[in-house]
Amino acid sequence: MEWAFTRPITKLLERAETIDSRLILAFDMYPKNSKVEQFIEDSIELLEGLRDYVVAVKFGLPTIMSLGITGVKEIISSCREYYYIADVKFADIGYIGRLIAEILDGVGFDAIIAHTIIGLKGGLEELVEEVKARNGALFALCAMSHRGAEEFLNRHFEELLDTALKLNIKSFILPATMPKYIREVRLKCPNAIIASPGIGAQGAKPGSAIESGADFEIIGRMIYKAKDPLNTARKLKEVLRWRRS
Ligand code: BMP
Repeated sequence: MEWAFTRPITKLLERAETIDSRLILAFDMYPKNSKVEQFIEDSIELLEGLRDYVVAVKFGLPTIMSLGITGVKEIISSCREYYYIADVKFADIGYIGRLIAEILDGVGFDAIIAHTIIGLKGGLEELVEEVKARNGALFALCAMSHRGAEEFLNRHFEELLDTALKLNIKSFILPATMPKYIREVRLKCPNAIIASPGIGAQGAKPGSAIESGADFEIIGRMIYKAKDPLNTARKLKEVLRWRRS
């Protein structure tokens, strides 16, 4: 098997610098009305068209589950220039974490998103060890963007953040819809890499997460549901430039 967690997170930053963008695409589409092969072809065409605007592609479960790892691998290997994040929102025991990391590595992913709430011992510790051994990155979830996240998860934000920092995790997914969390992580951990979803369809304004201290904005529906996704991404890049003037 070809190991592909071979491109550390610096690759994400290098690509951001090269194409001068802070835009990450949330790819959650799936072949609802088309054949899988056609869907894969269309996805490759879309990613080829977005290459000057989008730094990284975050594949979500709707896509991963419906295409299977073979289909996702086909897309990734056809558009290798992107940085790829597997959004499986991992929350399981360490043994399973190691297996998932191995599988995602084989697909060509560079990073995985995991819930910090599983805790260190026999959970996150093992996953992080496995991902690091493969030169990959882990984005920790310590707060989420939907309103219900405030009922349980986000109430433990401080503890979750401390847990992640104990493992030296420096990359986070934090909600653009609740920028106080972005500001707090930026203050506590100036070198953190912060990617924020919640823009567009969930209500936050493009550019707002960056203003609060995020490095990247993760945007899905606003792009792939647009009449002209390429033009929408081009316009988004204008407010999400890597180099600040
Ligand atoms: P959209 O721009 O279409 O709302 O997509 C947001 C993406 O970010 C989805 O893939 C979702 O799973 C993810 N996400 C989120 O919306 N909120 C979070 O707190 C964490 C996420 O990963």
